[in-house]
Amino acid sequence: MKVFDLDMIQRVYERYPARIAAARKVVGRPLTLSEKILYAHLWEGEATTASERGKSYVDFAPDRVAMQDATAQMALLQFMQAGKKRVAVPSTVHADHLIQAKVGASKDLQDSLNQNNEVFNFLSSISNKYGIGFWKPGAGIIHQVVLENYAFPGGMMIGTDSHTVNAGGLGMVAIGVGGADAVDVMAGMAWELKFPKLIGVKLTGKLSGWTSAKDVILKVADILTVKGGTGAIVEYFGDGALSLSCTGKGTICNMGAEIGATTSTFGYDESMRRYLIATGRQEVVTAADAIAEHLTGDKEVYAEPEKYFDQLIEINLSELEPHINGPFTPDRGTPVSKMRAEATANGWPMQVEWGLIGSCTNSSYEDLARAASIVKQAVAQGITPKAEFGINPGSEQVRYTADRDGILADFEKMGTKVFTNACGPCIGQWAREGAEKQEKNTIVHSFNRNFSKRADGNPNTHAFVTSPEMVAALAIAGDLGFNPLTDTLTNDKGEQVKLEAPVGDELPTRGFAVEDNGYQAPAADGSHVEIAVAPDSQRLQLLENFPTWDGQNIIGARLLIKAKGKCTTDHISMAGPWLRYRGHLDNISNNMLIGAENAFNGEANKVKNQLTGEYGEVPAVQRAYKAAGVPSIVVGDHNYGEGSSREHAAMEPRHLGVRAVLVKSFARIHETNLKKQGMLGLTFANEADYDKIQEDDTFDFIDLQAFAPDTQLTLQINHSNGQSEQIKVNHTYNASQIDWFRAGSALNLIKMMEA
Ligand code: MIC
Ligand code: SF4
Repeated sequence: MKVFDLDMIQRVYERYPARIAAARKVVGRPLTLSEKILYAHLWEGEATTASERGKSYVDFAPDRVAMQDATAQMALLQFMQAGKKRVAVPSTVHADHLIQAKVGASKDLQDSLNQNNEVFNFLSSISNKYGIGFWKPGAGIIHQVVLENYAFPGGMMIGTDSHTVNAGGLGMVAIGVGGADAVDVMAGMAWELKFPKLIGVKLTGKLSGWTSAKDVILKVADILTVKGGTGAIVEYFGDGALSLSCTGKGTICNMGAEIGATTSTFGYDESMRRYLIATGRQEVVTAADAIAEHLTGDKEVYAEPEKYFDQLIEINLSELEPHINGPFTPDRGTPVSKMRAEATANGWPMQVEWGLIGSCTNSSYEDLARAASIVKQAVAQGITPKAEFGINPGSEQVRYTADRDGILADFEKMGTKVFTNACGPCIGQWAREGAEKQEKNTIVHSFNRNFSKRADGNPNTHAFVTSPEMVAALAIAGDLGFNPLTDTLTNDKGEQVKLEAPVGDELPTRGFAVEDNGYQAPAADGSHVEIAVAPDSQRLQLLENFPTWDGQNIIGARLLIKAKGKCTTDHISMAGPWLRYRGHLDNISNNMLIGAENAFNGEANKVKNQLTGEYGEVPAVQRAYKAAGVPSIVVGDHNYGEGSSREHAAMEPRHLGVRAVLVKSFARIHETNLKKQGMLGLTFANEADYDKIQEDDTFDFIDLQAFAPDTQLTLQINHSNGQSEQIKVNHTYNASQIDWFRAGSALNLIKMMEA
């Protein structure tokens, strides 16, 4: 097969030396890899000034764009309005999120095609029209397919999914964004990002035994927490980094999304060469080798990292223990040896009911091979697995090859369900039998996120994140406290047997193979392709412009909800059953904030309608405000909007008439999404002011008319007892972002410019 977009990759490499030279001049010291990639992708071309990390807004020119089905609908509905004939950079759409896991791949895939036909047709034809490559349902999970086909060392891409960062495993700077950002790049405009801070992670030693690449990021997540990476690129280096496989590096970068990092990356090395060659991209290796020195950090940087990174972490892989993170949050890390005690102390159900292997994080050939080696031992030794087992291979290429090599047969001998090459249970597309009973239970999986209700909709499912091989061991043992390094299992003869450490080929020794990879190339000239959206469709809805700002201060806004604690994008715009409305803004708005906890009554989806005094569901109450022409605001806690890139979490409140979201802190992508959609995303200047917000308050933004960069806004809170107080709120809008607010959205502004 031909390498995709090789000419583009070669052009990027051709300009690298001059751009790095220019960057060296302005920065005036040795460069990290992250800086090299960023400076090599400036919109202006060669650097003329040094950017200030964590401060400067910089315009970049990413090399490509990736979108998945659940976010592409909204991204492309917006792109349709931008008035362009064709995308300006190579772009792809991947159908992976909308496919349910129920009985097994062939039936599930067919059911999904039947159910989502309208959406898949829309995505396929709109891709065809605008020159976008389309990966059909069953082709695989976006990030595995991107790693196998498109990622290249030193490249920069954006994608409408938070785990776009997975491509850091092949040495890219790959960043998750909302659809409106993707529209900018596809429309041939600059893409703006605050120049990130840099966190260095020095890896020493070497993995062995039960420890895997997953444990590196589980450990990093434990250290940095879900917001510790915010605004930063995590750059991994050191001898330990060189010893990791390319897909293992992908796993580590993938879960960088879980610490809020802008992205993560590794320098170009042998593991990447091996992977590129195994996936048919010798030409990329040849091109990269010619500029290899620019595709990793400078020696001086890695020799004295404390001088060059804003924060430094060191992990010795030889000492690292396998980890199990959870429940309910990916940063609660427990080494396997401590799990029994931790689970007992916290009352987590010890019996493991399901083991799931898959997701974009851990669905490579190596992942399946290593997990299969555990399963094989159990079968050979006569151990009956205690929990049920399911796997989602990452791509058709991985599935086909694993099938050929007998890996899938090993799983099937143990009764494993092989689901479609898709996200499946990872995004709540899991028809788990009995989940509706909401029983307290434990599952273990190799995914990246384990927020409440995420996999099966049951708030009492305790989901734990670990490596595929540990998932296999824990599912076989059916025991969360099982430590395969020390414990034994009883086989069918009543003997005690110990599982040997996992083994598995990094890459298939006989090479990858595939019959039909599921790719559909776009028409050379798509101008004749018609995009039909039925006016009565429940799944797709053409977008209307959001109203422009009337230039007035916002007075008398009501409190829609004061959310308490964790409020991820899953709480703001739930996935699972709601994925079906991702292309229909009005319908999906009925899930707005239904998962958020109301700080005043501790309940979800129950807020006071200030106009009637009655309690109602969040979307219904907001629709009542909208109908009455009453503005409203949402108040939230720390790291508001953590998790997904889904811009629905910003578009729904915008569509339903919420004017501002005021929180203690934001997750990066969500904050940008709010800005792009013409909302006010604000933070408390003094976090303790969160406590001042009462249920019956009204709010006046008294100096919004003077909205300007680097200037606080004043919010007057009017309490129901007649007293008022003023607080200061911060924002991070620069001048052009304020223009988005004025225009009603960034897209409105593009349209105005086109007209
Ligand atoms: C996720 O893992 O939460 C998703 C589903 O892939 C999202 C994107 C989405 O909501 O469609 C993400 O991570 O960005
Ligand atoms: Fe799909 Fe899960 Fe990866 Fe999101 S995290 S892209 S839902 S596999």
